[in-house]
Amino acid sequence: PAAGAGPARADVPDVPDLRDVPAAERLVPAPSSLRDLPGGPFRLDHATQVVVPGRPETLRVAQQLAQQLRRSTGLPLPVLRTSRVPEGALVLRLRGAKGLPGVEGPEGYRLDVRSSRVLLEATTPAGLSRGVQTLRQLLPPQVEAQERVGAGVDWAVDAVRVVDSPRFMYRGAMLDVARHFLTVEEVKRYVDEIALYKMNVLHLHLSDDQGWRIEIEGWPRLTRSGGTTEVGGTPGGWYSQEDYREIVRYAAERFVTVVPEIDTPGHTNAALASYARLNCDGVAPPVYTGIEVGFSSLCIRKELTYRFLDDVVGQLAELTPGPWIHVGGDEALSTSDEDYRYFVERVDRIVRSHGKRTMGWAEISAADVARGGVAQYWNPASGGAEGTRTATDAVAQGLDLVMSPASRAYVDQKYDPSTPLGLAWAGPTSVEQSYDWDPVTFVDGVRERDVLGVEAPMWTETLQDLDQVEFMAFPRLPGIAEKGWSAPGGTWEEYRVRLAAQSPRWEVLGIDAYCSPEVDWP
Ligand code: TNX
Repeated sequence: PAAGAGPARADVPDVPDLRDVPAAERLVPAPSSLRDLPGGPFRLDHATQVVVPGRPETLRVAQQLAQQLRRSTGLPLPVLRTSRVPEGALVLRLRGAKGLPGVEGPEGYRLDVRSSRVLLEATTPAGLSRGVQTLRQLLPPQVEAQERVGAGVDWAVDAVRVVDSPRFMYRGAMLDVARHFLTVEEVKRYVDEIALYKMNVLHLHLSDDQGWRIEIEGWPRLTRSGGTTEVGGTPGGWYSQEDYREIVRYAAERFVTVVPEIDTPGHTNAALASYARLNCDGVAPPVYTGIEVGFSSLCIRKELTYRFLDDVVGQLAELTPGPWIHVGGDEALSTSDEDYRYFVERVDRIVRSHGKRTMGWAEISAADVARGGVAQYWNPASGGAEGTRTATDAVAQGLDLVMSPASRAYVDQKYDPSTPLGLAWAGPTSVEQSYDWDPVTFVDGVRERDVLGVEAPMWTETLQDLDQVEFMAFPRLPGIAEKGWSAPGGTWEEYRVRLAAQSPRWEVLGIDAYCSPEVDWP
């Protein structure tokens, strides 16, 4: 083994190095353009330096990249700030938009790999960070290892030029930490996983009937009592404001924006059980650990309800740098239509009074929500029950859309009837079905400019820890990420080849993906 930081560890799984897989078949999401360049590959070796000319904002991205590469390769890979670029370097550089034709928006990048050097350029550090994910996928999957991989891996990147920009600005993944609690460490790991596929939003479903997961000053029983239950009666858990800040900080380092959700006015049993005075009759209901929906409601005509929400939203707004606060609004089956509209309009004002934009499930379009608000479409276009709100209602309201059609984007649904985990009310949803749709044409009457992006919600009624979450997310989540990033028109036949090449990477990362028979895994 080469010299480096101690002996190579043996517990990195033995996976194919994908040396023979062409660059174009290794990338998810598909880039806007990729072409092969003449000449041999670039190789990481003992002399390779990571170079950041000029601007210091790029330094952090370079350090993150170098750190990951060092862990697995054992190479020194020093990070240098210099405008003199040495031969053989891996260069990260910020440019003005004019210098990067074809690169659009703050997250676009250009990656130019030649045997003599790698040049990654973008107009923002976020763009560089997205480009780093492409570079990762062009390296052998062993690069993902958390410890040094034994000798014999050729750390080569084929000579290519990638010019790439996202289709949508919102590419999210939701974690329901209310039905089953996930620890800060588990949430961070999921952030890493979604960032690998260039997703940029982590939506945290922080409250529901079964649990309340975020500390709110002045309302200690929300967590001390409401935080201690979850589906099935196991102990649950909650995040202190410090924990939440840590998640936000970790996500921001990966250019992922956190969207906190407090689900209202339904899905509120945990709050109602924690504070008798929040209930219309002043009596706290028992805690709930089942999986029914639609039975709880905040007390709409009580002023305390809005003082409570002002505290919750105000503190979340303070803790959250991103522009959105998600107020739920789904399945409020125990709230009258009139009360629902009154409630949503008041909550929308509360959110805006704290300088944020209101986001809610598509039902909120029944109310008059101010411009700048976002409706998250989830119920199938074919309708469902009377009063079902669809994406077109939301657009008519002047709201922007995030598309999460349950039959496609809900990664909590079973893959097929025999899947041991997950729900099936909107599925089962095969990997092909989760990929084979378009966010703009899925609902008639929606136009490209109405759509902010896509999101893959992970409900956790049946999922007890991150290992089970990963089994449902992989292999479907990368396909939803591609819906958000890549140009329309990708076909399943072509995608399944690229998806297959991801599995050795998951194995090295310790992700126990579902081994779908729809894909020819390497
Ligand atoms: C419906 S989708 C819900 C959630 C459940 C999910 C299970 C939506 C906005 N509400 O309360 O967890 O189905 O798939």
